[in-house]
Amino acid sequence: MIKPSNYFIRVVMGSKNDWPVMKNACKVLKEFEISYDSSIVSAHRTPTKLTQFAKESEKMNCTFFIAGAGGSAHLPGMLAAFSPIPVIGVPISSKELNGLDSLLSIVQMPYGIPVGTTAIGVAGAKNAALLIVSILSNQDDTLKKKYHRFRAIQTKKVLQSRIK
Ligand code: RP5
Repeated sequence: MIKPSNYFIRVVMGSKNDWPVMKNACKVLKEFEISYDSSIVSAHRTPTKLTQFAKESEKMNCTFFIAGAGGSAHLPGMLAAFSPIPVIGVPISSKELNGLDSLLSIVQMPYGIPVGTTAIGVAGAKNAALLIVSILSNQDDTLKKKYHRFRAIQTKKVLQSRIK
């Protein structure tokens, strides 16, 4: 966890091998001074921990989950099944199918239990955090200013970039 704020995001992943991707979501949350923690919870290897984690997160007033998983990637969907906290799923690239399996698994939630899904990999992990920033910005002027500044800097960089 970093600084206290009005929000608390739980970044969760199915394996420690997902961390090189998922740490990028944490970096963005830190940049925007949003409190978070990070955990490894596997839907298929630690199913009991998953149910406890989902329930405990409600008590902790968790605002969003960012859940990264690879392969059959049921972690985001199962978290959404066990708690009403909004879940953004990040498909992690798999060796065999390059993350297409993870993407399709996370994105194809049947009606009734929604999971937002980002792009596969690092861009998706960063965008999961940015998406949360943009949603929370709607009701938080301080965050809105930071988000506008982030986008303005990004735009400026692109406009100033030159091909040698
Ligand atoms: C999923 O299975 C994890 O999210 C990971 O991406 C994938 C493979 O896990 P490891 O075998 O690398 O631990 O649960």
